[in-house]
Amino acid sequence: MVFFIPMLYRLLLCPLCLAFCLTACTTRPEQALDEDWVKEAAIKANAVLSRRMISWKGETPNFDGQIEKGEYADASHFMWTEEWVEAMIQEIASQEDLFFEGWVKHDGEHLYLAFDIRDDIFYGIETERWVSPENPLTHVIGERERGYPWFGDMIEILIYGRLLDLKVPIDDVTGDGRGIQIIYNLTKSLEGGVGVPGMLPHGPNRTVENWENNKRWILEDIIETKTKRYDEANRYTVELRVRLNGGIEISEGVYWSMETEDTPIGFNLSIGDVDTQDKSPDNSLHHETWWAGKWTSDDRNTRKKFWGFLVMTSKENGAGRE
Ligand SMILES: [Ca+2]
Ligand SMILES: [Ca+2]
Repeated sequence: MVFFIPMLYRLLLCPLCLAFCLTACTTRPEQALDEDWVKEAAIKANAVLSRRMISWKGETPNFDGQIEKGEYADASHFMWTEEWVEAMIQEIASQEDLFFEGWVKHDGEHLYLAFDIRDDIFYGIETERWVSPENPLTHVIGERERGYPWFGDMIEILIYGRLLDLKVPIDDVTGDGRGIQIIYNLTKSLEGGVGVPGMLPHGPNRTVENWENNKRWILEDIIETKTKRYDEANRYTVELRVRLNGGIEISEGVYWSMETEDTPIGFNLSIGDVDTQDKSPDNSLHHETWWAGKWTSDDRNTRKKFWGFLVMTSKENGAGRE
């Protein structure tokens, strides 16, 4: 009888374990968005469930600014479509005017984003570095209350790692797990100054806390970028990575890792385009197109940010492999 009990346990438990494992192993990451409490949190946080991407576990890319064949074959792909929301008056007229595609994945240490951007005129490279007469200090770098870091050909990245934890709308970001909004610019950066591509703290008129957190992310390499320009082809490529540990905070002081279950986080992207001054009659950007929308003109007071979802998963993208 003593021998039969363990055997009986094994007979009973192993099929249960197998069934559990099969369920866990075959759960698709986007199913994390189907739960009722996630849907309720999305409404509370101004997040759009229909805008979603999966950050699969993939191979570590060669972080050099170039996008080589197959380098992102195991990533999720995105591209500009008419679903992106244009915040400027000028509509995108053609693929020559502005077009882009991109990829997202992680390797267990960093979240990687790669962009391939077609832009017919590189601001500050093929044009004068013209600025709005209202702000001649547009290109001041490293001062919180002056300078427009977003002015130029740029990418704006928003991450709200604690969306499901806090379940509140974000208006003014704090630059940490409660809400990151940070700028990549093709022709200026905090670390390289005017003329060197890279990251800049968002501004002006953001809080001291946000400024310091953005600066810390850049100086401590929590966020890093590499750029490759193809002037003849009117094209540039950018690889951007965010360190998971210290970057993707899902509850206070807790960062997403390979041991964490599938976790939807708030995510949004904007691609900005400045060309010659005649293409910006209002002296602002020529284009600013958003993946998950932007606060609307009738919400200028609260400026609640819109979010889509990026589902962080330790699973690999079987479908994307070559
Ligand atoms: Ca590369
Ligand atoms: Ca441009």
